[in-house]
Amino acid sequence: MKIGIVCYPTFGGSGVVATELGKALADRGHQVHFVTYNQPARLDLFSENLFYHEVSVSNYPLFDFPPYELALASRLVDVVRFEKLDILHVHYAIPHASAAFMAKQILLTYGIYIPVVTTLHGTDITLVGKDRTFKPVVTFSINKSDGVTAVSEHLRNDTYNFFEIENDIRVIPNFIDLNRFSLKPKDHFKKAIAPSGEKIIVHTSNFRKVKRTADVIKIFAKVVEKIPSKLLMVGDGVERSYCEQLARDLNVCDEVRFLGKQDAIEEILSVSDLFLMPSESESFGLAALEAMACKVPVISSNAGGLPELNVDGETGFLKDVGDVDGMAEKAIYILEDEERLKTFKENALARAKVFDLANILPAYENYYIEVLERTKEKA
Ligand code: GMT
Repeated sequence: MKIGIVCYPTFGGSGVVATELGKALADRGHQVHFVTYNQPARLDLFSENLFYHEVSVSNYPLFDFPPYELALASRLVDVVRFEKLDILHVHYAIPHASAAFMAKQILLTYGIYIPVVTTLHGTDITLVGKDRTFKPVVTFSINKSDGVTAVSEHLRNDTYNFFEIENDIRVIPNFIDLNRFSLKPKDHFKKAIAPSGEKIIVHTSNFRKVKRTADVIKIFAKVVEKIPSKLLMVGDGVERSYCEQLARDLNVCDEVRFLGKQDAIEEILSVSDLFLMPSESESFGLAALEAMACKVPVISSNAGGLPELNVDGETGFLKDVGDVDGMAEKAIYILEDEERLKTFKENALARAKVFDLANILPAYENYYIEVLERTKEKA
């Protein structure tokens, strides 16, 4: 197949899933064309089957808000026509699904029907999408997609609850490349971070409010009273400076390292003992899956799709959003006993294997075939 993928090119979860999916499809022999405003962060290799088409937006002085969606729609028309794509797969509804709809209408005037699959990732539904600024457009473009997928049952249900959706939504969960995300021998790094054998706790995110990064610092402050440990905060975003201040206020700043954005997350996870994800909402929790693949148990909130990934009492624990005491108590419970920690680590990896790329990739391929079959009369 010739597949067009539209995504955010950043380190955000939807961009990561889209890029890893495109790379895996290219490995399977499909021709994959990424259409976005920058080279996707994880598109870091050469393959004869991978292509990148940049969307550039005019910065004409009249535009206070450069019309990215129109530039994207025009670029999609161009790429679909000239590369003869079979299908478009857009990740994150806003503005990709509506840009794809516009491109589809324009392409009809050239006698081309391009089927569009939209994947819903999370905040495009739970935060931004349901805001009335976007709601009519999001509803319309989901209903006009030829296929719709969501990354968890919970997100699927939220979508039906928040919008008037006539389309079926297929759940295809996030996946993990176990070749990349696996335990790496990084003992020298562990010694540098935790020279006295302290436990290493880790959090990775884009430090947005929805991630409740302040809770991470508060949980850690309670854990470190009982268990000698270090906290690695990986990523960057609006809440970072507040968290740095909070670490000082709680007198734990010597035990907390803010590492900023990192490419080799798997190396950091390889030296970690516990992952914290106290998010307000989380449609799936890709960062937690990456941790689990590196044998790191997870203490998370029970928000959104997290219970579909993190098994309470087995791969970690789930607590109500904001239950800092409960999360700290469970973190201590896991870390205080070496045998128990080892069991949780093994369980985390076993659970991650369920989401192995090899298991999930065919679900996307089969879904494309199904959509192409369903729309073939229109083509
Ligand atoms: O919110 C983020 O962290 C980024 C966001 C995105 O769309 O870029 O991530 C969402 O999509 C990921 C991949 O499907 C999911 O694993 C994350 O749970 C989801 N984030 C939220 O729902 C907050």
